[in-house]
Amino acid sequence: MNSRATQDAYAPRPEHHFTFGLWTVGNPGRDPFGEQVRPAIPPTRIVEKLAELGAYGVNLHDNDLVPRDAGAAERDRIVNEFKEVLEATGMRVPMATTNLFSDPAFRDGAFTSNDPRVREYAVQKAMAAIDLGVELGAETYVFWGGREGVETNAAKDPCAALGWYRDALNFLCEYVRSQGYQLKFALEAKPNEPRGDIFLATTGHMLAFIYSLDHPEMVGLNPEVAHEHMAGLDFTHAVAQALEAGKLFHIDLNAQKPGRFDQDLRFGSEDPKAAFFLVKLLEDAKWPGMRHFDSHAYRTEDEEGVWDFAAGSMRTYLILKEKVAQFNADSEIQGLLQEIAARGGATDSRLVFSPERVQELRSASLDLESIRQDGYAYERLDQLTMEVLLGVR
Ligand code: DIG
Ligand code: MN
Ligand code: MN
Repeated sequence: MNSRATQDAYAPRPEHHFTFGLWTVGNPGRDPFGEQVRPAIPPTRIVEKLAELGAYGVNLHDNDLVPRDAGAAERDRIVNEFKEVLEATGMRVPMATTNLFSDPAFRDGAFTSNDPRVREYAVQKAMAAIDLGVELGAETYVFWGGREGVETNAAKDPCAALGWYRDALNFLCEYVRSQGYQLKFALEAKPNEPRGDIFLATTGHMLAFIYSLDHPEMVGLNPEVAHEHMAGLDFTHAVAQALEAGKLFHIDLNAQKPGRFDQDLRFGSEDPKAAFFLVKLLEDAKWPGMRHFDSHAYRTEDEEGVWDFAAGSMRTYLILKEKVAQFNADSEIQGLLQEIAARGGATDSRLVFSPERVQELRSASLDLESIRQDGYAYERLDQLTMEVLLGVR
């Protein structure tokens, strides 16, 4: 285990709210071109090791813990054993989700399969997984529609598919309400992989879809770094839109090189500047949610490398959190930001309609010549930001 991570200022503690899915540190290294390279790590051992590293909790798909073919007695035995290790370590289960993508039955989708029997199976499976998540204490329930898509648009009318998607989520919202569960749904977007194209491809698509549901107040977002980057988008802007809408219910942190398959790399390992601005957004907003790492160790790694990956994920977040504090305390940076905020002098920066404001705007004589000449000093500002990140300020 990475012993350094337990000694210094960047040692993670439960109050930092770091969580990992069982499937992340439990990833056995299988990929489309190679078999697994690591033995499976039992869920109980994952909980113990993550607790040792300073994590707050673990998340899970139903079948990360309970095999799909387990009977009721076996299911209860496994869940009770898991509860015991949670109790012993103090680890929590803030989020749960359903595996609606591994079973061959889901090869044409789960909620949006052309086969109504599959759509029923998906809702049946999701209800049982919701029950499990609530039993373990989850307060957020993620839906990632990994198979909700097509390779050819000849297969189905996308409008019909969206209707089926909406029916399933509306049904499951009603199920949660009927059970009296205190559970919020968080929708996770991805543009492609494993399907050729996945419906509701980005966080913005998902946000629009939420407002078409019967109970939009129960449903928010779980943006993932790699998924917005796969779409060529700025992840901080996606998270800001979710945050500003009051819909940032969860977040999946990792790293991704542009233009590649979903790499789910260690947080901050590919894009430290982008990761810095994401951490700045979350920390400046004092967002209380779980910092969940949906990522995994390189296929090259053994189990020790897996724990290096987990420790590094949390450590990088805390290093960037310190860089944010440094940026916010840097007098030259803050001076530049204050100058930008002061542009226009006493001009009222909020545009609020009133007949008086219409007259003010109509009669305003703007000094267009100087407006056209004024620069914004963003080069200086970004250079100072880079120097904070590069450790020379
Ligand atoms: C993949 O990014 C998805 C699945 O791992 C899971 O359903 C969800 C939860 O974070 N992310
Ligand atoms: Mn991913
Ligand atoms: Mn994810």
